Amino acid sequence: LTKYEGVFVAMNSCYDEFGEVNPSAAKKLTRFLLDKGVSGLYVGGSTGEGLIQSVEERKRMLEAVMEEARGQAVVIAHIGAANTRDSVELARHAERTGADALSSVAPFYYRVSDKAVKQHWNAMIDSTELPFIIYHIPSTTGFHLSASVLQEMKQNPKVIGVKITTSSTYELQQFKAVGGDRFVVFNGPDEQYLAGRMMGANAGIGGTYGVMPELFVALERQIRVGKLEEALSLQVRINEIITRMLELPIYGALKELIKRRGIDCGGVRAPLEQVTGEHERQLDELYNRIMQ
Ligand code: NAY
Repeated sequence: LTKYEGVFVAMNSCYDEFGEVNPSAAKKLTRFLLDKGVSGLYVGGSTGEGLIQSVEERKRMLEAVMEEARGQAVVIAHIGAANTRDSVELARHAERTGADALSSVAPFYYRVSDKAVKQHWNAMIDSTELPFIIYHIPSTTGFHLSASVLQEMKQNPKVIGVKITTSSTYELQQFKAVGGDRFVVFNGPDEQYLAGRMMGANAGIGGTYGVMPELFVALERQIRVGKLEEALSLQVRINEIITRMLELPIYGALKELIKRRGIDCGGVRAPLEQVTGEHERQLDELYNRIMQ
C-alpha cells in the first residue's frame, strides 16, 4: 500500500455550543476515524467548511487533527481560499504543523483565466516543500480543469495528484492517463467510489465516509482482493444511504449523524443549513441503516 491509497475522510469541522472551533471534539473525531482503519484525513475541504472559516480557525482545526493523527495517518490540508495570500499563509502553517500534503480548489467567486489559476496554485506550491493535490470541483468553483492545464501543472514534481469531484468517470480516467502511473487520482463523489477505483482512482476523498467509515473501509478491502460482486452490493447499500442523506441538507445531516455516533461536533456554520426536528425520523432511519 502506498501512501495515497484507500479511504481518505473529508473530515467535518467541530464547533462548540458557541460555534467556535472545538479542538477536543476534533481530536475525538480524529481518533474515532483512525480507529476505524481509514488511510487518511482531508482537513478543511468542502465537508470541513474550510471555505467559510477564518484563517485562524482553519489553523486551529488542523492543529487539533495533527495532535491526534501525527504519525498514524496521512493528513492532507485543504488550503484553498478566495485569495492567494490566505492560501500561502495556510500552506506554510500546514507545513509547520506537520501535514503530509497540501490541496486546493481553484480560486472561486471571480472567474479568472487558466493563467491566473495556475499562478494561484503555484504560489502555494512554491511556498513549502510539501506535495500538492489539485482539487477539481467545477460545480462549486466554476473553474473546469482541462487536461492541458493538468498536464502543465504536473510538470512540477510537487504536484502529485488530483481529486476529481465530477460525476464523469471518463474524465477521471482521462486525468489518470495524463498523470501516469505514479500520479494519484482521488475519487470525489462517494456514490461512485467503486466506479472511480475501477477507472483508475487510487483512493477516494469523501465526506460521507466520516459517518460510515466501516462501510468504505470494507468496500476498499473488497476491491483490493478483487471481490467485485460483493463490492457492488456494498456500494449499492451505501448509495441507498447517500440518496436519503441528499434529501436532507447534507452537511447538517453529517454533523447530526456524527453526534449519533458519539462525537458532538456541533452544527454547521451559516449559510449552510442545519437539520431540524422535522428531520429527526429520517436521521434515525439513516443511523439504523448505517449501523445494520
Ligand atoms: C470535501 O472536500 O469535503 C470532499 O472532497 C468531499 C466530497 C463531497 N462532495 C462535496 C461537494 O461535498 O463526499 C462528497 C459528497 O458529499 C458525497 O459524494 C455526497 O454527494
